[in-house]
Amino acid sequence: SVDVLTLGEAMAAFRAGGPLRLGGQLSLSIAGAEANVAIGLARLGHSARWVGVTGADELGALVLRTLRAEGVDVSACTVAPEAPTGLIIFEPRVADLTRVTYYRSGSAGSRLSAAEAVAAFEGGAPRVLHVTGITPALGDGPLAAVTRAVAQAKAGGATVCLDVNHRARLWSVERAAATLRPLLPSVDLVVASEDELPVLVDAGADPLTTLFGAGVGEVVVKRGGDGASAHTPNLTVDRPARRVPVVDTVGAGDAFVAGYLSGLLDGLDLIGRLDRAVTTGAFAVAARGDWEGLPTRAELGLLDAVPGTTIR
Ligand code: KDG
Repeated sequence: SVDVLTLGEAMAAFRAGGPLRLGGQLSLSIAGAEANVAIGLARLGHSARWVGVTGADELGALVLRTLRAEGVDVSACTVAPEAPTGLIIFEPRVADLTRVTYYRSGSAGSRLSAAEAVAAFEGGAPRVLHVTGITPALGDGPLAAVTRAVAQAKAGGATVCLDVNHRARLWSVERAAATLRPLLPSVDLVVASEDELPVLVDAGADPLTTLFGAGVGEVVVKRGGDGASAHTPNLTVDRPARRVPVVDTVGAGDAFVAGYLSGLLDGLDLIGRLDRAVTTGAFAVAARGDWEGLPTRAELGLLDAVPGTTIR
């Protein structure tokens, strides 16, 4: 069995150099929150399986080839012959603000179903199952896949991690709340940015009391450049963000999760997990692309080098 299992939609990703309406060059890669996390973990030496559906097209081949090249297990993925691989376009606008456009409705990735979730567990339960709020937003099949995977992971004794990853382009806070809150009794670790907490917690209620009361064991709250906090019922630790030149913040949350889960798999304590999370998050912010700049294990210490260091 693998260290980490994750499932979702991966898309072909175009990154523009400037405003789309001006035309110009796009670079082609892949994106998708769960795939980003799988790549981040594989770079750190953990075994990671990503499960999803791709189209029988060249962009689907790009998705699978990229994940394979990064050492991610794609053996449980399926191909939908009659639906295209989805597309996402990133358009940098001002400083660290990027506009995202999706071309993913009816995509192969949204054909994900409980059948893939069942196949994903072949070889036994993983140590960690990672799911995000993006997948259930894609339709009934993807929601069934997440529900099934969470139940199966729980039954197999895996640690279940949920990243809220609210995407307002895909669904409302109300629908996300109604869908994600019922999963909480089976979730061990919740990751959310501060502004996503209303998806899981009613206005006016205390987030930590509510989430621990629902059965969650660990809550990690991200505040972007202002750092992050990790909480268990009897311990809270805070970490500032690591200062790096901001090139592209898209994917930072996924990199953060990869670092956090890596720390968990390595048996690090709360502060050690959070340290690794802010470090991998910083690597993502400092490089163009969702996952391209993520560190290998040997590179984790690079941010401690004095500025201007050349590695020889
Ligand atoms: O977390 C980065 C993601 O936003 C990106 O890779 C695309 O998964 C994505 C989504 O659905 O927005």
